[in-house]
Amino acid sequence: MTKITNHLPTAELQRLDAAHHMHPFTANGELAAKGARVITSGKGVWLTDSEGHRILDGMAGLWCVNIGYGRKELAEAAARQIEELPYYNTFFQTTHVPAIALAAKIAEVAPGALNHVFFASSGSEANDTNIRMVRRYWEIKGKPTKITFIGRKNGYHGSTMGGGTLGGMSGIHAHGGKIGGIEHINQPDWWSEGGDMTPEAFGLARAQELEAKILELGAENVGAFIGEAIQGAGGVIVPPATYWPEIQRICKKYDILLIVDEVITGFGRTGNWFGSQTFDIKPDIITIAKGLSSGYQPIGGSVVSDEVAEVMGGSGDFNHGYTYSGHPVACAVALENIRIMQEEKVVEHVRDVAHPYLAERWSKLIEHPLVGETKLVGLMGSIALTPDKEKRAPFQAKKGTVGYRCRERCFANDLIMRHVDDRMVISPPLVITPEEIDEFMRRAIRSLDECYTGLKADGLLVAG
Ligand code: PXG
Repeated sequence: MTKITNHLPTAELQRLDAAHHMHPFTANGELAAKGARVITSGKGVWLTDSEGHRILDGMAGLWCVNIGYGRKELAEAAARQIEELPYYNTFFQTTHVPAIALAAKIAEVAPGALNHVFFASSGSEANDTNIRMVRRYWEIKGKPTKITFIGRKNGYHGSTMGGGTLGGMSGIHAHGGKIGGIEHINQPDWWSEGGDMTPEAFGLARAQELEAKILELGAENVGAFIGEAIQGAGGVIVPPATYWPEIQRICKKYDILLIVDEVITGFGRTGNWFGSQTFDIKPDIITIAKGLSSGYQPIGGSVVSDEVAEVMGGSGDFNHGYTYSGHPVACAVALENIRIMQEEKVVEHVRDVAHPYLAERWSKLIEHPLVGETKLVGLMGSIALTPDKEKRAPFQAKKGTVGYRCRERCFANDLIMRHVDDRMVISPPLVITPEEIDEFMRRAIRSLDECYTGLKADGLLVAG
């Protein structure tokens, strides 16, 4: 059968890609030799590549295409807005309808007193805004020494200098260094680091590292703590139930602002509008991006409490902003995305249909010989691959070797499931149906089986 396409042949696309396109977080030399997979279209939870494969996207792009691919309404919203007003800024005492409407809509769906939005075009930019806003906030309040941030090792907050430093990924710090005034405590990853403690005791102990760090630095020098409700890029690490209440208590006690990075956990991912609701956290600021527009347009922001907004608004200009803060086309698309989520009850679908259906099947993976732990909150899940479940042992092979092999099997089975070291992570579009979950599980199990067989054949099922 002749394949009809509207693009160059795959090999030629790959050649041009290798010649001119530098991919993020990629060994571009190696990729050039192998050739990148070329994605050409998407519909619902399905992607199509340049070779005509239909791929089930278990990652919603990069944790963002929450309402699925191919929604015409979003294309039409963008086209309408481009015709009406493709750009205007929100500086110099000016505003426009899409930014007004979206800010009000975000205030409606965000919990508690989080009623004010400072727009950016990405999660990284929004977290950079947070650094500058928190420092300015404390300065206005007469506490200009409260400039230090505390984040977590293996946290992810973006890859600008600010976001990259707030995150605690040594690989990112190694490339380009860090900015000053940001410290890190250990992550609440019980599977890898919990030793003989119960998850509850471990969660408490890891939260209490925040108190120790504040006392070491002096509370008068600490401006904010930042953490993802659930670590995403770090491997979908779900903190023990004891963790967030203790973090909240400590922030309150020492008058430290609490920033919850909801770039992944926001907009329905955890079965509520925000992860802060799932974990009963009351942050002063949340970071949003990704699911805000379901990835159809680059947009993010910092959503801040009435108190923070009042302080920031009461003392002259805040000298910060981006050309595209509140970009009208991005705002119009995000607004349409939220309209669809509300009208089609997407968050309810996650909570009442997709999560329970997937949870029953995902948790059964614990019976697979490679799987030591399964986690699923809403539609954000992970499994830990291990050669020895009882000991929660890592593999002897270099960290990530087994995860990479598993991901390659997923690719071969037209399933996108990511690996973070030796954890497999999933974050499918929130609109996934039970039938699609069945197909997802069939492909996932086939990939795990093939991975297991390959590891056995290559003598890699050895604990390190
Ligand atoms: N915060 C969190 C919690 C994120 O997950 C960002 C901030 C930064 O957003 P931008 O829009 O600047 O990318 C993110 C982004 C991965 C991966 O490998 C995850 C992200 C980005 C790239 C790769 O899982 N998350």
